[in-house]
Amino acid sequence: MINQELTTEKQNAKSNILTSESIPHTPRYVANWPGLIEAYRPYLPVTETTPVITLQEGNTPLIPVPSIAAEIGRGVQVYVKYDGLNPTGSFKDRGMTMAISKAKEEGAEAVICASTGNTSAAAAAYALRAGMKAFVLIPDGYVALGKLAQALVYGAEVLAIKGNFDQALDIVRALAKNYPVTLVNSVNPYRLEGQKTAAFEVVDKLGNAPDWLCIPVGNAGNITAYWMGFCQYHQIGKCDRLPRMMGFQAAGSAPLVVGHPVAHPDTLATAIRIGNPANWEKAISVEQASQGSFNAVTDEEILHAYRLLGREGVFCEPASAASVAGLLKLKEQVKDNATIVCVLTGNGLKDPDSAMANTDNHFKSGIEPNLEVVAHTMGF
Ligand code: AN7
Repeated sequence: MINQELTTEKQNAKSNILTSESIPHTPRYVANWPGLIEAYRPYLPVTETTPVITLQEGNTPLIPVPSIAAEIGRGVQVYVKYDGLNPTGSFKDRGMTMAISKAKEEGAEAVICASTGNTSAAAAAYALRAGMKAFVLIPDGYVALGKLAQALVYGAEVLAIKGNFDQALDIVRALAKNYPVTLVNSVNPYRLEGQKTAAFEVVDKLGNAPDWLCIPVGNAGNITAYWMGFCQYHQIGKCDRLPRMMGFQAAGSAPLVVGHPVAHPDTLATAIRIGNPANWEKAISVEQASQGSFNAVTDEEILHAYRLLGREGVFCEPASAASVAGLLKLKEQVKDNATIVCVLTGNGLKDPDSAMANTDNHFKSGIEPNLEVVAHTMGF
């Protein structure tokens, strides 16, 4: 019975993806990506009547980062899963295409979330596209400018509270219980269903699961979702092993490392400035099942990794660099010839203030618009 279901699943998967033959002279990877719900439909809780709200999210690159691999040596290969290339610039789009499609299917007219920024941008974009109202609660003064700009441009109702993310999450949970608004934080199970597709993509590209999956952790939704994806693919034989799930939190905001909620989380990586993760129990289960671990990285370590990635041509936001910072911190524990994937959850363009404040490269200003002066300044 199970085998039969899987065969049908495979057939469905095939029929849902256009093939390169159907579009002559168009490279498969340019022409065919329909968004992750269509691409992975057999693995997701959608039916023919689910309205698919998509911005063609997913299918993000898995980029080798040789200079980071070289810091470890011993034949280790390191890739970054650059999820900052999603339509609103973060992995949240994976969860939001599912959460908003299901909310629409269920007849919701408004959605709500608490957010350190990226969730609000994604919720706003997908909800408005679905014809729903989006309310977002953010911690006043602790959301990167680009994310705030996105939520406004996508037309959300943005409410900045004089408090932190954890307080905002408590409020939106209560609001969703008492008022006709659907909660789209990662406590919404459809969010994790969508986000697990990132693990599918990693396995689809590598041909197997990596040895380690390094990932920044805030509410621990994404680490849970990746694990779900790897396990599901493992069950149907798409990979023959499972990765160790290595979660990294910012040192000033590391409840899963210290073992209790942090009342006043503090880090320049504002995306993961979260003191009481909504998916705490799930995170512990993932750690145990995968023989992984949670570790803290300091803001300095995060910024070091952030700059290293910049020199590889990869611009992520500070929170995302925690995955690479963590890998470098634990490099002695990496086995020879291991394959490692670090998840880069958000795009660097979201947080230009952090970029400008933390680059050791400076631009030269006040230069006369004169050929010789410019050439001279260039060192010729
Ligand atoms: C760039 O947007 O919680 O461990 O409200 O934006 O699944 O929470 C963002 C989280 C990592 C942590 N990297 O993911 C929000 C929010 C980036 C993020 C995380 C977030 P989870």
